[in-house]
Amino acid sequence: RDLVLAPGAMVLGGFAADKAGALLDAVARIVAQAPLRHLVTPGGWRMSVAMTNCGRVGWVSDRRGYRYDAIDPESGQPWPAMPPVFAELAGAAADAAGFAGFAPDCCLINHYAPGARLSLHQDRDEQDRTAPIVSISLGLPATFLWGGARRGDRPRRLRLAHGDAVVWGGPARFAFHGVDPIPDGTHPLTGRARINLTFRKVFRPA
Ligand code: MD5
Ligand code: FE
Repeated sequence: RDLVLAPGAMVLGGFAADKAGALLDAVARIVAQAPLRHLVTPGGWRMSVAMTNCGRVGWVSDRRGYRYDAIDPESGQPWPAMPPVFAELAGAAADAAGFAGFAPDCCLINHYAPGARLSLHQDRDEQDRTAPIVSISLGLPATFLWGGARRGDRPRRLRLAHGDAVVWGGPARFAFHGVDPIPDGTHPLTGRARINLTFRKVFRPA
């Protein structure tokens, strides 16, 4: 179930499945402090995916742009700390994909209700462009779109299921990608939702 998609991009099928309960318990504690919210893009669109963060910094968007902020603009407080189970799992997934020593300082939590989608984009707001990104899928399955270096490149489609981890590094780090609208369904652990944990190293090593 493991699959090298291209240099730097690796699916680890079911890698997080046995940790799903602990991960979702931690998500619930984070969401109690920093609720999921639908951010507005610089263009004025409200995102269909609901988001929150944990770690030293969190990814936010508003009419002024995208950025990482140490403070949750909703509460005026720092984001909840990254739970040890998050950091350990992300590090282990990166290791398994050949990126030793990955120490994320941010976890963006994406909540997809049925119908929610993420249009094609690149992740390029991070200072540390050498670190991979680790993504953990929980709950409802998704069709992931994986394009090339240019927005116009026809994307491949791959199904990501509960427990799957994907590591995106090296030449795969800046590929265009997105998520098709989530089909309706229910999952025993998440109900009518897909939850994606996106681990990033935002700051360069000191
Ligand atoms: C998701 N989230 O399923 C994805 C998982 C986001 C986002 O895209 O920005 O919140 S991360 C997928 C990813 C990250 C970095 C590079 C690539 C894919 N890639 O090269 O395809 O909610
Ligand atoms: Fe992304």
